[in-house]
Amino acid sequence: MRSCICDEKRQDGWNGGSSYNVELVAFNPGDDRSDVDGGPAGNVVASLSGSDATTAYQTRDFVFGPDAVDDAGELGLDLGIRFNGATSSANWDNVEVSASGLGGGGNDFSDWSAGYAVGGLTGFGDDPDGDGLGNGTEAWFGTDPMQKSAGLVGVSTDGFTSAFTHPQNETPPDDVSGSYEWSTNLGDWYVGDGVDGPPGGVTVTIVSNTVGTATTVTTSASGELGELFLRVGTSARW
Ligand SMILES: [Ca+2]
Ligand SMILES: [Ca+2]
Repeated sequence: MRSCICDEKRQDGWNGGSSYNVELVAFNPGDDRSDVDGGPAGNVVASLSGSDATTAYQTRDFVFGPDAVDDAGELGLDLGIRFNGATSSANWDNVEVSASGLGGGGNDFSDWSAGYAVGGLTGFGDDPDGDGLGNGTEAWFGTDPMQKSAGLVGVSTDGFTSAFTHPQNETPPDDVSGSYEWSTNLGDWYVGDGVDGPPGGVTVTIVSNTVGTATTVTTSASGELGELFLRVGTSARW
């Protein structure tokens, strides 16, 4: 996520109440950054508009998505703040631009994806090797998104207790998490907390135990189940 927070005020109070734009701008090398009328330099990454008449400092909070920067090839370029409006000037204070999830040395999903030649299939749900495991699951498992992976192995059950094992990334991406759900009909899915389940029916408790690069998942049902389906889900936090 990229964001820009700054405090801004009209310097002179002229034209109070007239409309204006506050723009976060990425400048190309050699751009004329002086005050110009018409056709100002740079690519506008994000903007806010307003028309307040106050001359007191106002906090402006930009949030701009990765596409706004990445698609324009602006990463690494200088960022600037620009005020456009019918007033002579504005003052700025406490400008803070922050970014996370940019890749390059961190441990998030984009860093993991960058480690494989998956071409354009970098999406969380993309499955470039066609093994049925989306990239998000491959990242959480620590498996290769370019080679078919086994997924769940060692499945066993006695009607009440079931178990399976899946690969586990010892250092999964910071923004990827996994979870388990159970079902008796492949239509209604429940969390394995020993409470969730069909009304008046059985419940299932799911416990996982990770040792090294493998996680063994054990499920215990409160009653005998004719059929039990289990699934591993991964979700992204960004
Ligand atoms: Ca896959
Ligand atoms: Ca794979």
